[in-house]
Amino acid sequence: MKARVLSGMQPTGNLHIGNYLGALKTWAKIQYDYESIFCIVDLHAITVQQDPARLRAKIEEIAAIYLAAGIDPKHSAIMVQSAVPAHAELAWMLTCVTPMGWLSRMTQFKAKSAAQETIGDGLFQYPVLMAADILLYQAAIVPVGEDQAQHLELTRDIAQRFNSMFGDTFVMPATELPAIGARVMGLDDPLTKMSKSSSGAGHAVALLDPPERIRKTIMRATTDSNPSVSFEGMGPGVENLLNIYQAFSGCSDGEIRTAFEGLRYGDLKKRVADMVISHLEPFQKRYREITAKPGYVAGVLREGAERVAPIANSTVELVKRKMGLYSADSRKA
Ligand code: AQP
Repeated sequence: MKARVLSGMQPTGNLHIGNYLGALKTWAKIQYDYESIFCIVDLHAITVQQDPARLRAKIEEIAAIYLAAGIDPKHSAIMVQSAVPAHAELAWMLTCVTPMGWLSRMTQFKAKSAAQETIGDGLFQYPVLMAADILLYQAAIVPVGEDQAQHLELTRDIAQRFNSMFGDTFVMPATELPAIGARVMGLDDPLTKMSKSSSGAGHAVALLDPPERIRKTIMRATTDSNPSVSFEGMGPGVENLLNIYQAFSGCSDGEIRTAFEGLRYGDLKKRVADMVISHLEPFQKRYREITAKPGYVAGVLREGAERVAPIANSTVELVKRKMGLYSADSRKA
């Protein structure tokens, strides 16, 4: 039996090239080496306030983006987290074995809660729900961007704690980060991570942005006070642009150095914009074809949830038995 891979994205905004280079591109590449499950994690999205109509629309949009990026629904299950209630059930059981001190160290909680007027308890519990998503399917590999690495470490800690309290139950999941593109920075501020929920016009290149907009965003990217690229010392904005180019092109470090050393920033940006547009144009064409088929995406999501629910339910039953809860076995006895 193949090992399982699982990952997901929140339907909190427009997916951007950071989400693609950090995670989605790896998913498409490795999916056939594993039994693959890719979620749209809507229960995570509601840890901060969402507009219900927009959230609903974003769920199918993101599923269509997965498909356009090459996730093959005949091989990989694509599903919505809230369509499989076992995610929330297991999250509660794991919440009860997770020390609060572990959660209060999470850097994403600190960053996200600082931007909220009222901090919901769900935002604090977010990493436990993420642990449940992964452990529910006994996933061996979780391909994510660097910002999620700390949550993955916590998932392993929770799994280990549960295993030592109740006996071997969970597979220990490994984090898979891409070599290049694990942390794409904001184009307006290269010291902050590119993020879907940042609203600035020059911040991100969204995967569905039209080519003129992509070019405009990249041409306005923050660089530094030098006129041209120098590998002897460069600011984070220039480094970010070179990383984006390298992640899309697959060029080696040596090829990047030869191609860009001494190039003026205006020309660097033009080449980055050309590279990004040349990758996103065929992707966007596939997206339009997928969304033109009425009911297709909804069908993929329905089928994905049906496929994974038995795996999820059997883990919940196992955990209930281990914890002494009233499981299907107890009801039969
Ligand atoms: N800037 C990034 N560079 C590389 N990878 C990234 N990821 C996110 N931002 C970058 C990876 O994309 C996947 C999906 O992320 P998510 O939906 O769980 O949300 P997030 O990690 O909190 O990312 P965002 O885009 O910043 O969303 P919001 O603004 O809603 O919080 C993950 O694998 C993530 O590592």
